[in-house]
Order: sequence, then C-alpha cells, then structure tokens
Amino acid sequence: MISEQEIKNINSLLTSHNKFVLTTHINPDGDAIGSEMAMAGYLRHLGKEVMIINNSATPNNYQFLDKNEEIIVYDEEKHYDLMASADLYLILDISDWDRLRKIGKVIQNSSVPKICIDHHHINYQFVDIDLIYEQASSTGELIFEFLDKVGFPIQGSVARSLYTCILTDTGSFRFSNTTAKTHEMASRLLEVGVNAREIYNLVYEQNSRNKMLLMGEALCAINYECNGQLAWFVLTQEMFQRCETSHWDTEGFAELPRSIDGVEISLMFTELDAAKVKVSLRSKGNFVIHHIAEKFGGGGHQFAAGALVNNNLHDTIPLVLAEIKNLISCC
Ligand SMILES: [Mn+2]
Repeated sequence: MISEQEIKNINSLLTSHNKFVLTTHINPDGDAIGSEMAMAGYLRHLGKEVMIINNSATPNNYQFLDKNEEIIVYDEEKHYDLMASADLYLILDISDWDRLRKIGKVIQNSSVPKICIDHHHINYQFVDIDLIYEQASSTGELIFEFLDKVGFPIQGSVARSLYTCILTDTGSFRFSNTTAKTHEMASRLLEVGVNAREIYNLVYEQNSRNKMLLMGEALCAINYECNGQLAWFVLTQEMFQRCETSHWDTEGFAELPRSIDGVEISLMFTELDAAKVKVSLRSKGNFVIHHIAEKFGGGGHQFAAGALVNNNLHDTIPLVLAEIKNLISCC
C-alpha cells in the first residue's frame, strides 16, 4: 500500500528530528492510543525525545497500553510551552483539525514539520506529509507496514499496541475493512508473542455494571423505520444520570442495532449537552454513509462515520433521519 518513496521521506524526517509530540483525536479509541504507543516505541528506539499529548484522557480499557502513564492530557496553561517545543508533530488516526481541538491550534500555528498517519476519508491535503490510506483497516495497520519496511523489529509492547489497533478498528476482525493483509499482520503479531485472549479481555471484558444498565435501556428503546432497514436510538443526559454513566461509557453501542436482521443502517444520537449531539452512523455495507456525516460537519469511513452537531437533540434527530431516509429512498 505505502510506496518506498513515502517510507523513505517519512523515515528521513523522523531520523533527522529530535523532539517529537505525538497526538490523536478527542475521545481516543484503541487505534488512536495503540498507534501513539507503537510510534513512541519506534522513536525511542531511534533515541528520540517523545511526548504524547492528547486532548482527552485515555479510556480505562486502553490504559494497559500506557503502562508508565506517560500520556499527557493537554491543559493549555500547563502544557503550552511543552507542546510548542516540539521540532516535529506526528498526528495519528485523525486528519481533521476540529477533532484536534486546542492541540490542533498549536500545531497549525507552528512552522515545524508535521506528519499525519491516518485512514479516515478526506479529500484535501492535511499537513506537510500525509500518509493517509482509506483502505487500511486501522492507523495501526499503516504503522505496522511502515515499521516493517524500515526494518524495525516489531515485538513486545509495540506488538501489543499494534494488535490492539487492528483488533478494535476491525470490530474484532468482523467489519468490512478486515482483509487478508489484516489477518497476516495479526498472525505476525501473535507469532511474536501477543496474547490475543488477554488483549481481548483487557479491551472488551472490563465493562461496568452501569454501562450494561445503560446498554439495556438503549436497546429497549430502538426505533425502526424504512421497513426495518433503519434502526436508531437515543442516549440522553437523563439516561446517563439515571445509570450513573457518561458518554464515555458508550463504546461499542453504535454497532449494536446493525446486528439486527434486516437493519441496513443504524444511528445513535448521544446528547452531550443541551446544544450538542454526537451522531454515530453505521452501515451493514449496502449503503455508504460517510458523506452524510460530512453534511453534518463530521466524517469517517464508508460504513462507519460520525458527526458532532451543535444543536439540540429534538432538532437534530429529524434532520439526520431525513438524510438517511432519502438515502434508503423510503421517504
Ligand atoms: Mn482508526
């Protein structure tokens, strides 16, 4: 997938710089954290100074990747100077300034080189060097290929990190982005000692009881439209309070209605506050949906996308439903 020239260009930038800041999108997932830890491992092997600075805290189930608790959650007052002291920025698993928030502003205003490794759908040049391949299952898959081609021995914590990237972004090797190559990489990671059962357990089997309560409520209130091809549900602030949870506890929820027979598209509306709604779109594979997320200021992948809408729940739901009904042609 990646050309020899791209590998060379990126690696010569990495070897010729010394102070790196690595970052990723808000609300980081397994691919985001795994990609940061894997690249940090490589850069340290090169003897570089590496800082990982994110906009949001690492979710509990991915903290095992950051054993030394080195990831810094950005606070403008405390970390601006640190952030601005980098001589190279490495942006992982995101190519959208909005989802880089305050960190994105610092990077945009800086004149030092910037590299982005990502697999989200974009149609513009993002930074100086974009290594962006939509076909990749995960950012971790691109990093695996890069590290392999530069001859870095992938093992230990780097291997665990990359396995987590691939596992989580493919929905445990179930989604349409899972390819023979994905499995080849997973196979090589298992060969060097990654324990698949242990990582699955750490990522997926540490749910809280309250999260399960919330999931139950959400599943009980699924709405069906378009002859059952569209399923959608809502998570309100009131539900979060009742179940003593927050929007941080909803990982994996958006996929759930898609597993229902006949459902082609599922939507999850999460009320973040009175004037902000997160819309998560999932398709079974017959309808491409990222352009609808883009209409609402978001983006993502062909069959899994999302948007943050600055509006209330009441007004947002019908607007999004209308777009989806139009797509399925069941208005
Ligand atoms: Mn990803």
